[in-house]
Amino acid sequence: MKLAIIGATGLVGSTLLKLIEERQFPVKELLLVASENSEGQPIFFKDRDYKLISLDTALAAKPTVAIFSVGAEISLTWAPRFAEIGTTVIDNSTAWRMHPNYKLIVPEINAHLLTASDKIIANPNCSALQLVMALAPLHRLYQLKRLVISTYQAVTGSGKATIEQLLSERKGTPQTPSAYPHPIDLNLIPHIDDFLENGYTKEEIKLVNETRKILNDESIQVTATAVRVPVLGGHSMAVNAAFEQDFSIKEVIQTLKQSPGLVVQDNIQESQYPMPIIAQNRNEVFVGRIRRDESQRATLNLWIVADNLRKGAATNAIQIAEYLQAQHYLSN
Ligand code: 2RA
Repeated sequence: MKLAIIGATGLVGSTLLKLIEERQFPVKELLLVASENSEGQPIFFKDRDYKLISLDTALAAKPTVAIFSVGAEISLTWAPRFAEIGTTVIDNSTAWRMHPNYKLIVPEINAHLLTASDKIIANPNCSALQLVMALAPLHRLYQLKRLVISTYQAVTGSGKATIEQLLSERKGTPQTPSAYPHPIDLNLIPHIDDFLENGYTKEEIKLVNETRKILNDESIQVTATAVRVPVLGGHSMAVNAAFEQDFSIKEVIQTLKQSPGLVVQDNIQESQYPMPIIAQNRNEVFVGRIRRDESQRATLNLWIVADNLRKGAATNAIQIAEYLQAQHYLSN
């Protein structure tokens, strides 16, 4: 296929390039798009130099698939232009995720909703993605009622400048101005994305809305706190999940072990549980610390970790493209 990566020099864009190589993704022509100031600059990939091109040039080349990893504003303007000429857009921004006419897809959960007429497909936010990966199989069995989530998110979730902030602080030479409103090394910042009038952040509300949309169940109650932590890669979350029906821990573990894309790491005798240093550079979602909440019935505690740039963004997007191709849903 002819594949365009919009935002090729960003963190998700670079991860997409790694995945194309690792998965031997069948690309006949690769169109790498970056901001106007980088147009014409070379980018080295698979033993050769590619030239970064503009959105206009990519559009004129009529790609089969365009994976957008840029801001929502660019996506709102450009995704429809690509869709109009038959390109299938897989979008990583917030632009289309909650729009009722567009699908929010995690292939292991709801790829079956896709058809050849879906020309703009939304990729979920990284934290919602790893959450639903672990919960969808349990929701099918026991029916989720309420989720209480605390998420501990790595600096790669907020871009190159915030990685620089962490690394420069760690070296003892903090840069000014800093990317976050506070130091991040040796600190935690309970603030991801903008605050809303109700006191929650947009990141926390994404967990509420996207979880319901992907699991196709508006009745699930969700409340979340999102915290930035001095970790380079891999978002973690502590989840308290209340179900309608009771479960056995044995069956929960068995179900999670059998679910594609999940790895259960839960051997407390050997101090084995998911951690960002294990999940980083892996495509799976890791689940552990699986235990009953003894304070109320039918309630489970879980600890979930995934590489936010991989399954949380690039891997999921590539899996959507792979699915569409296998179903012969792509044109151009
Ligand atoms: C973050 N989860 O890490 C967000 C990215 N959408 O900032």
